[in-house]
Amino acid sequence: MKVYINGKLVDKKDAKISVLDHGFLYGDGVFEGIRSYNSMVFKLNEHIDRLFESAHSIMLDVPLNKKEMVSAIITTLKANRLRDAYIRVVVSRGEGDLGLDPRKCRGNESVAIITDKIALYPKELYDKGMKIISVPTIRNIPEAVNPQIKSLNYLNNILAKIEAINAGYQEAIMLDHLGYITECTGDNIFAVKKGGIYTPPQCMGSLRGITRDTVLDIARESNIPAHEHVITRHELYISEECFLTGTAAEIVPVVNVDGRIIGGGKPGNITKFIMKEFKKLTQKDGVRYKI
Ligand code: PXG
Repeated sequence: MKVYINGKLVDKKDAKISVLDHGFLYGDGVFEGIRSYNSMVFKLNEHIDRLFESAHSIMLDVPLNKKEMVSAIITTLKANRLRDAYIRVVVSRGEGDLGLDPRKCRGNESVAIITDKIALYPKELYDKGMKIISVPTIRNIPEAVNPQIKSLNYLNNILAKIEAINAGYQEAIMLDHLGYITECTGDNIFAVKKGGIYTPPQCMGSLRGITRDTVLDIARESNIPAHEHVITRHELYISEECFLTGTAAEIVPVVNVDGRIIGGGKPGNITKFIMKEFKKLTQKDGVRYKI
């Protein structure tokens, strides 16, 4: 496996970053998780835009421009001969010293691109649906570190994931400081009620997911009413269907929330329709490359 680090493609065993890199010391950096299907990178420009927005917000200079970033990603995919891949792009503040001051890292910002085969949840989960649970750790409030920033510090989400796993569940629902639903640890969440789909507005403390936006587009084009609206736990419990969206997991039906059965315990028709339409899109849209 070849990994891109700061302009070079190196073997995985040589793909190393300094222990003084502020990405390692402080989680000071940003990342993206992207996928390619059938030699096409899905929503590549949207991911690159979000990466640069995250970097801009934390005042991190990305050492490549957007065009160079696209070309580095494609080069890495080609070097690994991957047609269907998971792509992780990491930009960190770079090597500094043992202090928070990011000025010490200036000029050392580092870019790593790791591509690999994708590890999906088992097919059974997509057929039968997932059980999820709300957990004590709340999502970062937007006035602290805004969840729109896809930063290298995922401790907030990792704590929630640990709490879900300890309770015997695979995924956690994270609430905000007022108790409203925000998202899961690496996925956005949707509820279906009376034929319409509902997801929390992005200002409520969730990441503006690219899969989420794609699902909203699919719904609008298919005349399924789509709403960005605050959701309480009660509203999720009485929803007819529920599903999660994310680049890694794609679209996962949810059939049980905090012990309440959703939609008779089976993935619903709107969820299945959206899964089908999403799959079609991934097979035909994207930035093409040749291996
Ligand atoms: N919320 C959070 C907190 C995320 O990290 C999503 C929602 C979904 O966004 P997209 O744009 O992917 O639809 C994410 C992204 C992982 C992993 O290893 C998860 C994500 C990204 C990269 C890796 O589980 N989730």
